[in-house]
Amino acid sequence: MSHNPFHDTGFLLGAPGLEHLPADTGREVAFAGRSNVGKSSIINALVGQRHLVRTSRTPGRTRELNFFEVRPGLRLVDLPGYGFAKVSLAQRHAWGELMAGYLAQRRSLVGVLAVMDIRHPFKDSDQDLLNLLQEGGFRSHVVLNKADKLTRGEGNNVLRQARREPGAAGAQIQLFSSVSGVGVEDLRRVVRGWLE
Ligand SMILES: Nc1nc2c(ncn2[C@@H]2O[C@H](COP(=O)(O)OP(=O)(O)OP(=O)(O)O)[C@@H](O)[C@H]2O)c(=O)[nH]1
Ligand SMILES: [Mg+2]
Repeated sequence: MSHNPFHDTGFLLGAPGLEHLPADTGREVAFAGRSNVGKSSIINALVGQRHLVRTSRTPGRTRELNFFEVRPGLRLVDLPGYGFAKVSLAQRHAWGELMAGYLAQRRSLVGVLAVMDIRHPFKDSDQDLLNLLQEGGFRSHVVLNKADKLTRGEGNNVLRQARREPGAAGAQIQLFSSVSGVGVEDLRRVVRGWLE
């Protein structure tokens, strides 16, 4: 069994707004993506704890920026999902402000995982996120989640197409499944490299 460097990760705090963020020291890696693509499930798979982060069938589960501490000074951040149709315009606006503010001010943020559902990747809202990350000069890595929903051949086809997406230029892209465990070791390597 390989050693999982994220095993001791624990919940730090949930921040409803920018004034509630933990101290901006050390390093952190954030998970962003549309609602319901599996951001929270991916963090659970990454750390190897089933119930560290609350997941839900209902989109819009994660409303705050949730911070998890891998070790003192090293954090994972579960960001609220975007692109959820039932959210009001005002809420969508608030989300945009929160995200833009977080990305603009957060000095300890070293990279962002752009999580997508492999069955519906690269929606306009995903392109918006990738553009924001590119403009901000952040390292990004695209995670095509729920790969268990496709055959291996279908999954590899989506991966090939994804590599030709202009919005993904420069970003690495991988398949993932928090159900089957596909891609967990690859993702651990990426996140560990960023936090080092
Ligand atoms: N089949 C399959 N289902 C998954 C996978 N990952 C997550 N899910 C399911 O997708 C749903 C949403 O998962 P969450 O992890 O809560 O998604 P989220 O992106 O955190 O959602 P928000 O917090 O609403 O933004 C849940 O029903 C999960 O069980 C996966 O790899 N495969
Ligand atoms: Mg969530």
